[in-house]
Amino acid sequence: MSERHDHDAMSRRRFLQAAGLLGSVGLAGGAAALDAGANAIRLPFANGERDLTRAFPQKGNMILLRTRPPMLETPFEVFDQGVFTPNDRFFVRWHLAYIPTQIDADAFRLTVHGKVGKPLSLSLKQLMTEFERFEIAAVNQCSGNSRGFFEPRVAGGQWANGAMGCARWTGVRLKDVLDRVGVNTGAVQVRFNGLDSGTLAATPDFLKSLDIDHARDGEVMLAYGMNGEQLPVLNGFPLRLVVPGWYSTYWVKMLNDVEVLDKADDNYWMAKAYMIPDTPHANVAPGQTGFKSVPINRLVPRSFITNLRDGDKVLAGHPVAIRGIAFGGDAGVKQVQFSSDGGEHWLDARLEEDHGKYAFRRWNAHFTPARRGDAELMVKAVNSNGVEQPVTPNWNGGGFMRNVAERTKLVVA
Ligand SMILES: Nc1nc2c(c(=O)[nH]1)N[C@H]1C(S)=C(S)[C@@H](COP(=O)(O)O)O[C@H]1N2
Ligand SMILES: [Mo]
Repeated sequence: MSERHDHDAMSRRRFLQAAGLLGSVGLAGGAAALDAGANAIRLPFANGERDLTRAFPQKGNMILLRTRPPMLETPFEVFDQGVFTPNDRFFVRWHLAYIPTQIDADAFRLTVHGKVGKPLSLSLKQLMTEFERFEIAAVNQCSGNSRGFFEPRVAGGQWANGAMGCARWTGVRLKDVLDRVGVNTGAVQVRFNGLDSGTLAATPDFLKSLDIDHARDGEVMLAYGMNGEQLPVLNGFPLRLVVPGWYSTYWVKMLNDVEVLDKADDNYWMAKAYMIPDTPHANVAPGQTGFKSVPINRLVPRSFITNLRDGDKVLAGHPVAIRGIAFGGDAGVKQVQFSSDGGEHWLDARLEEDHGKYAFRRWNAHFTPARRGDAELMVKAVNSNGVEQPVTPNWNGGGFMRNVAERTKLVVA
């Protein structure tokens, strides 16, 4: 028996065991979560006061945006600690108020049906044992990450930059599962549904769809593992869709239903919500009308300084070490550029280990401030398709796809 095989069998046991244990863990209720606001934080925009909370199951200290359905942001210092965002600090976002508090991992089934030869209902154990195991490192970023920085302000979750995270996802390729049920000719899209629902019958269920070729690209996957552990309940236990290089609105959590469609999905969450202007950088002028809209799709490159904040003090004549993270979006990071003079001159930062094209990539640089006063640092990433972060912010009414080159203002003493 090969080492690889042993390893797989062992991890399978670990996942199943853990899944069994978790069957009885519930979600914290609203009051408990609200009580926990012992300390607070101010995000860098108007009305940015937030409570920090440790009241949610399997989660450490998180920024509380909303209790029910939960919206929890990752405190930014977590991104300075490494490429992979720990599961207990990974951001959380749910749309609908009813999320199952108990999931029996043994009874759980994934149903695959619709325009297929042979509909199937698969247990977690079948997914883990009957399909080839697949693993990929990928950034999960909310479409509205950084929405709080939009000017003029727009409605929606007022996130700072922490509605993103990078994890190693373990599971099976969606393609392999679709091949097993046999997709009929004429299939157009595949629709994904999770166990959550609204409290009112009129609330549209959270459904997302991908084009059939995308669903079968061999990268889109059904994940039961996250950073070597089971998924936290709030991140979709026991199974979620992972769509590398695409915004996380498609990464359906607690996924229990996959339906092959013979026409484009026109449900609310595909046809009305998460629409972006079909313009460069999804950018329009406030008040502009008459542009075409399309469903949000691929991630765009971003980069951040993680070891310095606005207002930090440094000394003139002394070298300052700068480090951060970048991601290329739907392609790898080709280059990270760094400016210490507000964008007049740019230098290449040093890129650190490559964990795959969809992952965060650490970078570092240094500069020596020449004189006292203010210094404005900027950073921008270029991906391997040549797509570069803009130096002026985009704007759209949904508050989607912010990826302007970030600025950090230092005080040089
Ligand atoms: N079932 C279900 N899946 C979902 C959602 C949801 O509301 N329900 N929200 C989506 C959105 S918009 C985001 S940003 C991500 C958040 O993933 P996370 O909570 O694991 O960080 O989940 C996606 N998958
Ligand atoms: Mo999102």
